[in-house]
Amino acid sequence: MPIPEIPESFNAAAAFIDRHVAAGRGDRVALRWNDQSVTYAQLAANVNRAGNALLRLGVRPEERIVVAAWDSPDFVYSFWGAMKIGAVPVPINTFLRTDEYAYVLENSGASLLVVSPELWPTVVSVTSRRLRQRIVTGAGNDDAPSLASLMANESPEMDAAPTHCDDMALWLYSSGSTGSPKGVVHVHRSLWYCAETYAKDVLSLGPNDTTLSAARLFFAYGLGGGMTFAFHAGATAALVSERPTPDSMYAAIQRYRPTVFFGVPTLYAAMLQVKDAASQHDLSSLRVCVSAGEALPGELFKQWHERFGVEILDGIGSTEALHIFLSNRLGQVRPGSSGTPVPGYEVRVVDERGVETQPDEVGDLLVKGGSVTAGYWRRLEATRRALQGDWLRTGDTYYRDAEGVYWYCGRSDDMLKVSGQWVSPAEVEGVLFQHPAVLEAAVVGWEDDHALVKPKAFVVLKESYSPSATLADELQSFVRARTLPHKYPRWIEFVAELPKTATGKIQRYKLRRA
Ligand code: 3UK
Repeated sequence: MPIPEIPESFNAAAAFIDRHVAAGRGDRVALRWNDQSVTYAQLAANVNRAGNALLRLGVRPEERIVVAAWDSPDFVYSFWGAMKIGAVPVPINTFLRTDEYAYVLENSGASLLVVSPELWPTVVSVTSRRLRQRIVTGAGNDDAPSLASLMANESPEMDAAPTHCDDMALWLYSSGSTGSPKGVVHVHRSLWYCAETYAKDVLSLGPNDTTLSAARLFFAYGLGGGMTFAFHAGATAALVSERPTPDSMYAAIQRYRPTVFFGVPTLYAAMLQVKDAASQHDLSSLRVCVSAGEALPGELFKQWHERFGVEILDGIGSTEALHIFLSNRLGQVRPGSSGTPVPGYEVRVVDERGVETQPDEVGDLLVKGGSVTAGYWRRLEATRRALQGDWLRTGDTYYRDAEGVYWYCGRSDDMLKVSGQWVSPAEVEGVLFQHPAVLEAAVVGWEDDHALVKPKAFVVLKESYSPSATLADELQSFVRARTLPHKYPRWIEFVAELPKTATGKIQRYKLRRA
């Protein structure tokens, strides 16, 4: 195993940030954001100011701090400031509804919320059992101070809390097919482990790299690709607050000249749709692109490589494993596959009895490695199901071919990955049911023209309604108004009835396109 020993006394903030200053690299640029360049020395000072501000607010070790903020330096300072004092940052999706924020604040027992001013109206009414204080990034308002105003009075010096390498460092919330999102607990050593394995061995990240991630920092994928990998290597992380669209990403690549870009398949497909992109935009800085979140169709790999001359490395990771554990390698890509295990991880494909399958035989994918979660907060049964000894059940079905390359076959639950983000068919069906015309609905994954999976709804109407394009549009708008944008059904097919088992369970698999 290429993994160095991690000392028992280990604080990730000190290892990822202060280490560079101590080694004389304080003048190198750690962060770029709009017109700002932040050196490692400035980063360390600002993290200390943020940590000192949190201490002054009475934050204690192990207390959770929910960070609902757009990618920005303030996100970075509050995240590492919290970790450095031994508290636990909980970065959370910035597109949630009020009740979803309320759930996360209550479930995590967070004492503090750091929130972007744009999200203030959504969270202003939220209360929870332990929440004591809200802080806004950017400018403050009448009800909440800004992080900058709190940091302004603080010392740029601070000792890291003497955390144990197995102490909680951060949580990330992950949604499942049913029930509420689960708080995935990660310890200090896990962050280090991912950087020492995937970032070092697969991406060969070094101090001269600049990273840019379309996946936001509140996703495990974006947290590594957009920030922690760069800091581990003493490299530069370029942050973009705007929504990742083809235009904003082309512009950011031209502006920050990243060497490594982290995207999701849907984005690569959309970027390829931009006419004359190769002549209009300079992508020559890129030495490697990464794709994760859902499988990258082989065709997209080929088109991108042809157009821009750079390879996209598809790799599978998960919130529970923290980052990528199976990946393609530069110069050895098998388009359409997830590649081979990242050194430091072992994977197995097993049948329902837990016996390893033969090559080309489909089974459940398990993974083992030093960054696997300590468990789900307050979800003991779900933890027991996911973690079996050293092994984590990913919930994915895979096969390994005779050459040892791994190929994704689908989820073992009904969950879909759309634009790299979860969609629970049950949730979308539940929203459709709320519409007065809908008697029954079943949502399945359906491949679009790029072989990317999107939700499709099969709908049985009540007797007084008849199918029409207008009604289909209306149902789509109805869902869009009530869930996150990536979840609405891109196609609606009206049917007379849904296939069911003898016990009345909808057989979604029968609706899927073969
Ligand atoms: C699916 C993939 C096929 C798969 C993630 C990189 O996506 C991440 O984490 P999540 O917890 O979802 C995990 C699930 O997503 N998946 C992810 N990548 C691929 N399926 N090919 C892929 N390349 O179902 C997996 O179980 O949201 C990705 C790094 C960190 C991450 N957290």
